Amino acid sequence: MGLFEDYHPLKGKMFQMLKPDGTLYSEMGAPLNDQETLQLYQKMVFIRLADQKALMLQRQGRMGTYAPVWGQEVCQVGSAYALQRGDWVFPAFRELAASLMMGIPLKTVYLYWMGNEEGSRAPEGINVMPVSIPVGTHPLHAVGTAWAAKIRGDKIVTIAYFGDGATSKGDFHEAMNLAGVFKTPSIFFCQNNQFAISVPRKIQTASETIAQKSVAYGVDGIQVDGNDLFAVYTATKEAVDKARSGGGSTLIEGVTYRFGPHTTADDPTKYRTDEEMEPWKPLDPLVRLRLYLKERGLWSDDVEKRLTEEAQKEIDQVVKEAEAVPVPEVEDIFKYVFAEMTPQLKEQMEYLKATL
Ligand SMILES: Cc1ncc(C[n+]2csc(CCOP(=O)(O)OP(=O)(O)O)c2C)c(N)n1
Repeated sequence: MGLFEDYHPLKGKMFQMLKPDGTLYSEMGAPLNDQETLQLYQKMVFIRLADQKALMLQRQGRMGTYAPVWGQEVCQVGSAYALQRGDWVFPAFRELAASLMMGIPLKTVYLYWMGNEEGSRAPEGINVMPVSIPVGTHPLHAVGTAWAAKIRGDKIVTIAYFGDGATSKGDFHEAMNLAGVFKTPSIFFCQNNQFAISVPRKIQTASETIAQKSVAYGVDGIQVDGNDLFAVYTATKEAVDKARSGGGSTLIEGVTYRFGPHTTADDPTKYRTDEEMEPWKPLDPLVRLRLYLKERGLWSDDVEKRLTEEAQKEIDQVVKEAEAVPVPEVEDIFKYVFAEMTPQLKEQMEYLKATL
C-alpha cells in the first residue's frame, strides 16, 4: 500500500520518521543523505536567525510588523525541498522559510515587512506569489493555477501554505472541492501551529484532525509530524510526484507549534501559559535535527558556532542593504493592485496624498 493509504486520515495515525531524540522510527533509513540533511539544517539555522532579526528590527521601529516562523521551520523547509524550480508557491504571511527555500532573497522579505512594495516582487523565474494577508483566500489561486497548468499540459505543481484557522474559511473548502473535481496538481499544506491568533485549534474546528477534511472532497490527506524533517519531506515528495503524474491533489497537515507571537502586534501571554508550551519545547524541529546530525558525527558545538557566525554576518549585510533602499512613494500602495489603476483607487490615492 502507498503512504496515503497507510496513513489515510480516518485511520487517525500521524506519519513520523524521526523521533524527538533524533533517532529514526523506521528501519527503512532516512530519505535524505547526510550532505542534504546538513545543508537543510544550515538553512534552518539561517532562517531562525533571520526570523529573530526581523522581530528585533520591528521592536526597534525599523520594520512595520512581522509574522514569525519560529517553530515551523521544518514544515516549510521539508516541503519546499520536495518542489522543483518552476513549481508555484502560494504563501500566507508566515512563510519566510518556504520563500527563502524557493529562492526569494531575504532582502525582498525584509522589504515587504518594511512596507516596501518591492518586497512583493519575486525574481524572474521564481514562482512565489506575494504574501496573502486575507486568511485562506490563496488556496483558490493555487488550485486555479494548477488547473490552468493541467489544461495547458505544463508539468508544474502548486502548493499553498496556510494555518489551521484558514481551514475554517469557505475559500478553503471551495478550493478543496475544485481540486477534487478537477484533479488539479495542487498541494494544500496546512501548518497546524495550534492557534489562529488567540483561538486554540481545539475550539476553532470540531474536526478531529485537519487532514480529515480532505476526505469530504475526494482528495488524499495525511497528518504528519510537522517538526520531523524526514516525514514532512517524504509526504510532500509523494504528493508532488503524484500531482506531477496526474494523480491529483493532497492535503498535508503538519502538526507543529508556533513558539513566537502570532505577529509583532500580538501578546501570546494573554492566551497561553508557559506550562502549556513546555511539552512542545523538546519537540523543537531544529533540536531534533541537531541530535540526528550529532549521532551521525556531522554536528558539534564548533559546527553550530560556524553556521551561526556565517548566517549572522550575511543577515547583517542584508539588513544594511534593505535599510539603504529609499522609503517607498505613497503611490506604491495603489499602483500594483491592478495593471491599470481604477477610478476609485485614483480617488483614494489623491485623497491620501491631500491628507498627508
Ligand atoms: C479574511 C481574514 N479574516 C481575518 C483576518 C485576521 N487574521 C489574521 S491572521 C488570522 C488567524 C490565522 O490563523 P491560521 O490560519 O491558523 O494561521 P496562523 O496565523 O496560525 O499561521 C486572522 C483571523 C484576516 N487577515 N483575513
